[in-house]
Amino acid sequence: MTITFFARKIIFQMNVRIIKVICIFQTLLAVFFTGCSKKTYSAGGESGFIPVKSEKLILGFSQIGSESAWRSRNTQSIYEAAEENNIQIIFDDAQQKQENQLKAIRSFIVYQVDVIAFVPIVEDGWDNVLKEAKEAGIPVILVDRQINADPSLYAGFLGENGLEEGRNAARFMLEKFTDKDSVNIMEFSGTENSSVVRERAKGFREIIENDSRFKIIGSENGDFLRSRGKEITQDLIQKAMDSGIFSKDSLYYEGQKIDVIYSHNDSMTLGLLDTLETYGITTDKTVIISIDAEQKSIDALTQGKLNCVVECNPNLGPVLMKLVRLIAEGRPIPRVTYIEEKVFTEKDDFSEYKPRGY
Ligand code: GYE
Repeated sequence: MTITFFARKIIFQMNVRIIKVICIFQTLLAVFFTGCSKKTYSAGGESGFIPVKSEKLILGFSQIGSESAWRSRNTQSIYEAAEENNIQIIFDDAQQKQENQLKAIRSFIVYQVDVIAFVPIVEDGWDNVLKEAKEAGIPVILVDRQINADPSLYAGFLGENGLEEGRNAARFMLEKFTDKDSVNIMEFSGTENSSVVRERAKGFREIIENDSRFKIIGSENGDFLRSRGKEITQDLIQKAMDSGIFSKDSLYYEGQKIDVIYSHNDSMTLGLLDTLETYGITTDKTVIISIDAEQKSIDALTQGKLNCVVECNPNLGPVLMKLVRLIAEGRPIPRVTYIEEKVFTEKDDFSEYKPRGY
């Protein structure tokens, strides 16, 4: 065996050592990048903390948090579908912070996942990290919410049509108030600067803009939280009490009677109902329209506490996995994939309702 053979062997061993060092360094980097938010590895992830790259497709998924029953079902749907499709998922819960989502997406890039999907908590601030994903050759799918960014930086969007949800809420209201001269509306809106709030607000206003009877007299940001729904309602009641106009069958905003509450999600609506119950205020004289259609909200509808609930479908998992497979095979996906949704109203035959699952 010649000198060169020994030399090559030494060089190879050195290479192996170098590669090992690189791998350790890479793993340390991945740990460092994703240290600050909660994550779990399941759905086919066999190994412990950092999954070993396997033949399975690996999807890096950044979720915004668990602020509502809707969000928790959305996460569950994605896990279930990944399991069913034998796709390994690296899941990150950003605890409602965009900075955590940016870190998570960077850790997915370092780890070289096959596809990245994320729910953008707000519309802006994604260009840089998406450029990094593009440079790393990793396709990105937007889930649930949309962003303001160069469209070439992501492959497509899967989620609800927030504009249509807002329109459907207003269409119900128009039908409800065919003969009333003026209708005062109070809006409970969700997470500021999120696409879903912009769309639900815009779609609703679009339908009423040509009917001057309808006036939005107030709009409060409840951040999609039940606790905030409670607080906003408490504030309305306290102010009515302070100005001596408190009554057990109506709500007021700056002294004006509220005819309609338009709430951007069920969690805030349930917070509203909690507080009304505390003060013994009935909803008979207030029309309440909500969005999401979680079970508790549908129950409130069938009990006559709500008048209309516009569905926002959280079960995005199965369609997402189809899109992930397509894109991992280098095949195109639609720019926009809207999920099917319906509207539940007080006029329905409630006996036909099926359990909502969230
Ligand atoms: O309506 C709400 C959640 O982005 C469509 O976020 C989603 C919204 C949903 O907090 O419950």
